[in-house]
Amino acid sequence: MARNMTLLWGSGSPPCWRVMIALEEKKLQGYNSKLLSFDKEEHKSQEVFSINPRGQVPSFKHGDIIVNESYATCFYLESQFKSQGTKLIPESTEELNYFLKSAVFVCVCMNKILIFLFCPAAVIFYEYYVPEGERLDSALKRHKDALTSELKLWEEYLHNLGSGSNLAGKSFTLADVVIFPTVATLFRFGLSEKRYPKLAEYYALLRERPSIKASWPPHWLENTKGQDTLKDV
Ligand SMILES: N[C@@H](CCC(=O)N[C@@H](CS)C(=O)NCC(=O)O)C(=O)O
Repeated sequence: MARNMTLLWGSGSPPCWRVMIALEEKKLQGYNSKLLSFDKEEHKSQEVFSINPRGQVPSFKHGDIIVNESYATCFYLESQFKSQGTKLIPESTEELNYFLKSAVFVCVCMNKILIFLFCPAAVIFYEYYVPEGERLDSALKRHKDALTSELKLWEEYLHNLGSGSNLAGKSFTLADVVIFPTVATLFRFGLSEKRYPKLAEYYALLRERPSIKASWPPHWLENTKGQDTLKDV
């Protein structure tokens, strides 16, 4: 069934990783998987443009159906393969309520984090995107402060959930699929486990999950040492 599915992806890309976790959870191993190199600009190849006119990954195709945006791809997989693998959207009213609450939290978080963390000129890629002569310590500090405020909210959210919990309660759901790659990226870039103990606990719990282990970014496996960009956030 997965043989008519194609995923073009890049190592370490949170949007790609969440789609890969969803594919694992839905027992769709065996799809056509093509790892592209950002360094070689392979995401700007004709192969990608023919699926995704933005020239971005993930680029995903199932038969004739193209679903590129990673949240949409995850929802698509869950809705097409509802009864296969892990049920990523709970059915009972109580669990569904928790899920919806956490899903909204995740969407708000992801919007904030994209701005504070990944946008050109934001924290992780500041030096990459902002030319040397245009860098300002005050701008970087402002981005870092905003990121700290946001992460404190995450810490509080996880604290209120209690130890050993997934984001929407006891079940692993789409909310975890979506947010985990970003949490892992934060720690890869040096976020302090001491300063964010709840986030670190959540990270440690989920990183052992088979779907997550199976889709761990290959270049992170090759080079286990990350960077310290976020050490003082
Ligand atoms: N909203 C998209 C974002 C995809 C995205 O930004 N992909 C990045 C890799 S993490 C990319 O391909 N960047 C290259 C570019 O934009 O040229 C999604 O969630 O699928």
